[in-house]
Formats: sequence, C-alpha cells, structure tokens
Amino acid sequence: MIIERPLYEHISIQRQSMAPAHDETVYEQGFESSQDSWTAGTSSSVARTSGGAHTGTWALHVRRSSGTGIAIGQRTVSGLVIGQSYTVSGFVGRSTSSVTAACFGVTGSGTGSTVTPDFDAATTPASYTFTATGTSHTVTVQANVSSSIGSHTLYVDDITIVRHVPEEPVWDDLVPDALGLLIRRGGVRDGLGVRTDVGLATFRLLDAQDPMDEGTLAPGQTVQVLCDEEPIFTGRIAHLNSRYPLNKQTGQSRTYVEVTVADAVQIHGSTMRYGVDLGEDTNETFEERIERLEASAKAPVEVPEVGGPIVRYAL
Ligand SMILES: [Ca+2]
Repeated sequence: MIIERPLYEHISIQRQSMAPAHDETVYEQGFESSQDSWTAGTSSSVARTSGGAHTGTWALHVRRSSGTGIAIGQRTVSGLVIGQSYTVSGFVGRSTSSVTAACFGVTGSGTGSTVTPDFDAATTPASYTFTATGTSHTVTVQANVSSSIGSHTLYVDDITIVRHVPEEPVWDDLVPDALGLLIRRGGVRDGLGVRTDVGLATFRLLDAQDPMDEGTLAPGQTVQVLCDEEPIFTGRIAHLNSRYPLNKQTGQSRTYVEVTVADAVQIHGSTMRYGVDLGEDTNETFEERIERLEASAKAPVEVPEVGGPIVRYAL
C-alpha cells in the first residue's frame, strides 16, 4: 500500500511515548470561605469555625453530638477514576485530651493510621491512601472522643486529595513532517503452509527528527499509522536512516530521515521459546496452542477463544 500526499488529510502517523507517573491534586479545602459540603456522620456535628486552623483563620470542627465514641466529618468526592490510587491528607488538632486519636478514611474502604493530634491548632499530619472502586467515594475524618462531659473538638484543616497518576502511554503526531508513506505486508505460500512476512511501514521525515540533531526517534519505539482515526499499522521502529541532499536551486541542504517500522510479526518470529510442557493432555487444539504461545509473546496478541465458534475464511 502506497499512501500519497492527497490522502494525507486522512492519514496520521503517531509515535508512542510514556508520560511519567505524577500526582494530580483533585481536591483542596482550607475552609477559608465555606464549609464546602462537609457534613456530620452518625452522632456527630461539624461546623466551619475560626480557630484551630493550620493555615489562614478557619478550620472544620468535628465533635460528638452526644455520648462518647467516634465523631465523623464526611464529604462525597466524585470524578474519581476506578482502579486508580488516591491519598486523602490533612492536618488535625484537638481542644482537649478527651479527643484521643484521629484519622482519615473512606466509607466502605477503611481508615488510615491514627495519629494523636497536637493541642489547639491543626498541625498534626494524617493521611489515608485508597484505590477507587467507584467514580465517587465518601471521604471521612474521624475523632475518638472519650468523654461526654464538656465540648471536645477535633480541628481539621487543609484537606487535600491527590490522584497518583501512573505512567501511561501517549501518542504524538509525526505528520505533517512525513512524506511518502509505504506499507508492505502479506504472506506467501510456503509448501503446505502460509508464511506470514514481517510487515514494514516506511516513511520519510523532512527537516525533522534528525538523529544527528537532537531527534528523539529511536529504534524500539512504538509507532502507529491511522487512517481516519482507525489504526491500520502498528509496529516498532526497526531502522532510522538520515540523508542530507543538497537543493541545487537554493544551495541549502535538507534533512531526510527515513524511518522503517516493523510490525509484531518480527517480534513473534524472533522470540525463542524453550521447554514446552503440554502436561497430561498431549492433544492440544489450535486455540490452546496459540494461547500457550501468547503467554510468552513479547507483543500483544488477540488470541482466538478456546472452544469458540469456528470461523471459516473464503476467497
Ligand atoms: Ca484554613
């Protein structure tokens, strides 16, 4: 397949790179302007009050409304990403020694280590790390209150929730620098079987990504070719070659970087596999064999379903 310039508005070439892991703040509250939807849990009361602040003037006060036990302040946080790790943290303080301990937590998930809060101002750090199992969770701050006589207050301030964003792949466009994309792939009859050839995509970049001049392309990087947003070729850079032809009319030299990308057939074909153990059952079906080979493959494979319906191909 040769893709010429008129098709370029439909074609894009992208290179994959890994965005590094980082923390992203998804919630911050210092109670300077409002109580911000923090409510009281069972047998508890909460209020935004001046005094006991970590920074600024205002903090959240959490108390028992009656009796002794755990006093809870809580807020539902939404927009979470299921399966990702979050840490809720903040600072706590106490008005009396009857507030014996405090911790952060998430309803239905658990609580972090308890801390003994400093007196007066919320200066003792506490935190809890959890994995989101839904897109919203109720975050709590809890105090153990050992006396029902008098008013015993937990001060809470500067609550932060961060998402621990893992390293993740991102795609960067290489077009419009690309010229003359050529994709070759296919199979040939080899005796009774069909041999699948390594698919190759080759394109040239004009005055961009010169390996001799701070270019960032390197063998092994993943590249995909898309046609109207649909991937039509995915592989890894196998070869980079730069040329510097002189333009005789302008007297200036241009840089052509020829990039050759090989598809996964190359990886599957060159992966050595040792010590095949079929176990007790030596009667292995085609699907089971593919599944076994897939376990040691170094590139992603879509395996056929074992015991699935038979798909017949016709010319
Ligand atoms: Ca504050």
